[in-house]
Amino acid sequence: TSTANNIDHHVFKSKLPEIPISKNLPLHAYCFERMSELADRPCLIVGSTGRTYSFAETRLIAQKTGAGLSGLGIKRGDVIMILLQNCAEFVFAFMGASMIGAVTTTANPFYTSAEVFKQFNASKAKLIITQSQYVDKLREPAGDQYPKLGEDFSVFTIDDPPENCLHFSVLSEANENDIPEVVIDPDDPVALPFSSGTTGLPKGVILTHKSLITSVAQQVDGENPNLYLKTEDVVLCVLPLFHIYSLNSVLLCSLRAGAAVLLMPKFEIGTLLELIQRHCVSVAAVVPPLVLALAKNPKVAEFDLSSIRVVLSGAAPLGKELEDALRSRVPQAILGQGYGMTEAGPVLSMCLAFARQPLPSKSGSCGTVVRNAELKVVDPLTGCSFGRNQPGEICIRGAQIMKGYLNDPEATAATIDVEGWLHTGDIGYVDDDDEIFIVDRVKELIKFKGFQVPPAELEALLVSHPSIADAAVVPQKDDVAGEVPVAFVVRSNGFDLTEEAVKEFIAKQVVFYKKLHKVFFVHAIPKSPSGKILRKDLRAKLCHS
Ligand code: 4UU
Repeated sequence: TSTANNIDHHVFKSKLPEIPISKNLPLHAYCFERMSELADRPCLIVGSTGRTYSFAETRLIAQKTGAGLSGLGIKRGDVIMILLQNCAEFVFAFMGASMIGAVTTTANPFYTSAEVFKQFNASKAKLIITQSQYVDKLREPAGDQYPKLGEDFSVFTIDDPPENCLHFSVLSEANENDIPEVVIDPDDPVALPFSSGTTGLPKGVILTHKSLITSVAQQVDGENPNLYLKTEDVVLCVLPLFHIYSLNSVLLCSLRAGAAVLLMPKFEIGTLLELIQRHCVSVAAVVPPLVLALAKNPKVAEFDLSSIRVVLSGAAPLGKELEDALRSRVPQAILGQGYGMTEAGPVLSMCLAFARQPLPSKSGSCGTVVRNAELKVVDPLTGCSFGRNQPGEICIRGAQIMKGYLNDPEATAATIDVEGWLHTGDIGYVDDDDEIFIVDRVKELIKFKGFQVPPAELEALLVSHPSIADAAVVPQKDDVAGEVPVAFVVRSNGFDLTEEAVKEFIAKQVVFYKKLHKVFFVHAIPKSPSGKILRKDLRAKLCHS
């Protein structure tokens, strides 16, 4: 009956053969499956102190943390929130939660109070694991709708706990033997990152044990892994673990492959270079702004970066000039891209030059679709799929994609169609060598240095201002950040409202990368007959101004 749909099916697959992927292990068991071989190998290296945790220690502390969480009443299906910069405790908490069938929602510690609590409430998290410096914003945020620290939820800090908080050791020093026997279904959620997807506000993305295992296996498993990580590798973990790119492609992939993870809480070029040199980092996962720093910062010349053999860039487009500039700094390294989207589990494609038996790859390409998955390029207007070299919306299908959005069947149905295809909102094409090139984005999403800026969130804040009648937020190209959010605003009473006032009104409510860079006052926001903001028209105005 579905022949009409299938006639034009040009489905693209990996050049690598399919591999068997576990359909029944829980994520932690899969990641630590090679424990007997790896027990004494370095697993986590804390950049700031040099403290190293072996694989055996890492799993043990995770088990203790799981027992500790369980002792507090956290059960299978319950959600905990991790609000941390990269640190070993992040890993212990995430894996410990997995071990008791609990789910981790990860949030940016730089979020404002309102941003944290929106995610906290939506995910119905039971507790928060954080650092003392972030606790103030968890106390009595404006409004009665918010839960109360110490009464409605508990807070654990990895450093000295402030009033009404507990130390993380209360969890991580529990008796591992107290960890309950839980039956975990492969379709149980384990991670709940938030993403705005193709439209609207941030939503909880349900990633299950099976989806994350599938994604990791697609990258690092098989005789010829697409992303070949060796046990001797030291993998740089400077990208934030609260974002799925680092959580999956850095942490989970390294655990599975037996490589060491070098944890850095934040990006600072001097510290980064020193740590790369000191720990002989061999694999660096980066985003384009970091490539820019590595390519252009004069300090780079003072350090020995010869240990780097792979640089993986993702989360935003990487320009060819930038790639070439980096190549001159690390001539020995293979440079390539991965293409991911939180909802896709996240990896859709990965550079085949990273494989154990590498294949050539072209500059500017985002790699080839991962194995055990199907990719197609569809005409956004008709839904028909295109052949090679014709740009259209990239769609992906496979066991790695999200189960759906949390409590949002409508948004889920708008993103994953009845045939199981996830629609990315990215425009790209597949060339004659199966390489994927992304050329545009049709979704609303703005990406500032790879961070998500959902326009709908800023628009909702803008129209809550008494002097704003209507507003639209769109991306503007930026040399450093890739894109920055700018607003078109319709004033509701006179002309008193200034650009500075609007910027400030937003700035105090959002994390730094969502701040507005410009405000244009207009008489009306262009909309389609159905009321949708005509974002293309607004973007076009920016090009001509
Ligand atoms: C052009 O950015 C991510 C995930 C990125 C990732 C993950 C694992 C990269 C490599 C890897 O190994 O997720 P989100 O949900 O924050 O943003 C998704 C969007 C995509 O839909 C696309 O528009 O970010 C953009 N994007 C890229 N754009 C992601 N990767 C790329 C890329 N080139 N390489």
